[in-house]
Parts: sequence; structure tokens; C-alpha cells
Amino acid sequence: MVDVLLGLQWGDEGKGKIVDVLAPQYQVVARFQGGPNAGHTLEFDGIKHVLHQIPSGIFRNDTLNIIGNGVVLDPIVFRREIDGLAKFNLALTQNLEISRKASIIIPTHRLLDAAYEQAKGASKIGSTLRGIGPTYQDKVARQGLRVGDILSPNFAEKYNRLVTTHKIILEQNQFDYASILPDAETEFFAAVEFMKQFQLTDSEYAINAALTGGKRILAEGAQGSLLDIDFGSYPFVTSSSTMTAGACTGLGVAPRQIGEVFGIFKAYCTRVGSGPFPTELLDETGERMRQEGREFGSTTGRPRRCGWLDLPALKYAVMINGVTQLVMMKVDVLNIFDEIQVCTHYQLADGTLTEQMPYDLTDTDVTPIYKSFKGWQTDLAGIRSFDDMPPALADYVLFLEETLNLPISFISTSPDREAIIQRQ
Ligand code: 2SA
Ligand code: MG
Repeated sequence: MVDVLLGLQWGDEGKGKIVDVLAPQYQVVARFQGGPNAGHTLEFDGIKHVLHQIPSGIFRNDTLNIIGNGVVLDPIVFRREIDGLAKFNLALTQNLEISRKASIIIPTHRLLDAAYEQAKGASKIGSTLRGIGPTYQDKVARQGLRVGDILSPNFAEKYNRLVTTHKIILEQNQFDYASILPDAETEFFAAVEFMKQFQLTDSEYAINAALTGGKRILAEGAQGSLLDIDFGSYPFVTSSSTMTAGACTGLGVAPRQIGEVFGIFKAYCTRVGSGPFPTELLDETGERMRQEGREFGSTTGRPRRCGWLDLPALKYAVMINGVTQLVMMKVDVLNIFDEIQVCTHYQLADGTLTEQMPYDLTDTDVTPIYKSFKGWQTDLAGIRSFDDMPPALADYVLFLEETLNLPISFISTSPDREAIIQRQ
């Protein structure tokens, strides 16, 4: 079976740490969507390392890592990531496979991202400006470049054809590309050559062979469920399918092969970029959360917006993903609060209460209705079992399990790798 691990909020749920804990049980770790807009922070042996496009199983030489067809890959970022891994002495050309069907981000995709955001003015998405949207756009428009194309004798020609169409759009947007593009292209073509030493395969065969061979496979999501192109807070979303179903199309795995779905959420909420965020705290409490949780983006360094846990949104993410086990992260960030709030409902403008996500959160005025919990106000370091939890935290956990109708299998109580309460 393919187990899927994904974030249930707007990203940055702390997937990296959980992958690190779970990865030893898997022989294959695969990425199925997104690209350099992701940032998975792994911490081990006193080292902190951020991965963007490369799957989190890369630090184990007995794990096969697959960059699936659903990914948009930037060769320049890829090369930098590989260079950054040099010091770890890994068998990178053997334990990494890149799908030939994955899309390639070219330098003008990044410029287009910037041009589109500039044109949107105040209504900008808050994109990471990594070229994600324009690359998926070209994929769906059936004019994009794929990893397999770099091996074709016509690659330069295909590239030039695409760049020509991009330049027209950039000019229409009065975006000055002439001063930036030549250097970026030099770096791009060098990175493309660099990529050729890696295994560029039809990775759907590798993954299905692994399935037939009884291997355990982990599909790791990037971006949260609420950034999904279909079910996220559109248009303030990313351009890929970030949910469980995306693992099927992004890897070439049949739906019946999906096993466990681990849904990761933080004990509170954060969001980077623009878009609706009903429980956002714009006050001192939000600032304390940001400082305590070190909520600054691992890809762009941007301060993250912070707020209380939002159950209507979380229930929605659980539903569309078919989550089988929950994982709650960063509970310790709430140690400092004497009172902890959880949004259980939204109140609409006409006074009605709902537990459902409105069609368009941007235009719908919702007031979060909170249930208040007593804070535990104690350090959780060293706690490894449910029975040793402070009663106030146990109350909080039991309430969430009951409301979400799922077990919370793991609860992380500090950034430390060992600091995990595993529920029996
Ligand atoms: P884009 O660049 O076109 O995908 O941006 C569209 C919106 O999606 C948001 N977005 C993200 N939000 C949180 N985390 C993201 N990536 C990393 C992760 C986070 C990190 O997966 O953990 O590295 O800190 C991510 N990627 C995109 C973005 O802010 C826009 O609102
Ligand atoms: Mg992150």
C-alpha cells in the first residue's frame, strides 16, 4: 500500500519531523505535487536541513526517493539542493528517481509569476514566486516542458518556442526581463546538463513494482490541504492537487492502493501569503504565537500569520482526504497561554451557525465561534505517554479526537525528534 502523509491546514504543519519519524518504516518516499514552493525542515544529529523538491527519505541510503510526475521541478533549485547534500555523502544517483513526466520550471516561469502578481496589485495571491502557477498553467495548456524533454535533441527548440510565448506575455505586462534572463538561462542550461547524471525514469513503473514487491511506500505532500487547487480557499491557493487524490495522479498509483492517510495539523493555525483566515489573531496573542512557534517561512522567510485552531476547516480537510490517523504538532507552543481557544463553528452574517466551509471565504463574512480550554501552562518536555499529560492537555486532545472522530496517533511536544507522545 501507499501511505500518504499530508498537511491539513495551510502548510508548515511540521511534516518534516513526522516524515523523519516514519521514514525508517518505508522503503520508498515519493513527492507527488508542488515544487520549490515547498520547504521541509528536517532536524537530526544537531543539523537542520531544508529540502524543497527532494523527498525526505534522501538521508537514508536504503530508501528509494521518487520525484513524481505531478511535481514541477526547477533544475536550478535541484542542482543547488544536490550541492547542499554533498556533505552528507549520499548515494544520490542511485537512490533518487525523477519522473520523466514531471514538469520543468524554466526561468521565464519565475518571471511570469512575478509579472502576474504585480498585475494583480492589492489582490495578489502572495505566491512564493518560484514559478509554480505558470508552470502548471503550461502543463494544462499542453505546451509545457517535461523532464524527459531534456534528453531530446530538440530540447533547445522546444525551450525557445515556449520562451517566445512567455516573452510576449512579459512584454504585455511591461515586465523587464531583458536584464535578468540571459544569466538565468546560462544557469538553467548548466543545471539541465547536471540533471542528466540522475535516473530520469517513468517512475510509475518503479512505484508499482515496489507495490507488487510488497515494499512500503510513503507519499509526502507539500503545501497544505487548504491550498489545494480545487478545495482550497480559491483563488488564494497553489496550483496543484495537494490532497490524497493528488498522490494517485501525481505518482501513477491506483486509488485502491492507498493505505493509511496521516493528516498533520498544528495545535493552532498559520498561513503565509494572502487569503482568508477566519481565526487569524492580529493582536498580541498572535504575535506571541509567532515568536513562540518561530513562525517564519522556511522557503521565503516571511512571517507567518497566526491564529487559533479552526475545526470547520480541519474537519473539511479530514473529509476530502480520507484521513485515517491524525498527528498534532507544536502543542508546546501553547504552553505559555492561560487560555486556549478552538473555533468550533462559523457564524454567518444572518446569525446562523455552521460547521461547513462557505463556498467563498473571501466574500463571506464569518465570525469564528470559540470553545475555550484551560491552558496547561507547563513544560511538556519528557512526556511520552498520554497518561502523563497534564489533565488540561488531555481534555483538549480528547475533545479534538471526539469532534474529528479520529485518533490522534502522535502528538509532538517539542522540535526535538524524540519528543513525541504516541497514542496506543
Ligand atoms: P505558490 O508559490 O504559487 O504555490 O503560492 C500560492 C499560495 O500558496 C502558498 N504557499 C505556501 N504556504 C505555506 N507553505 C508553503 N510551502 C512550504 C511548505 C512552506 C515553507 O510546504 O511547508 O517553506 O515555509 C507554501 N507554498 C505555497 C503561498 O503563500 C500562496 O498563498
Ligand atoms: Mg514548511
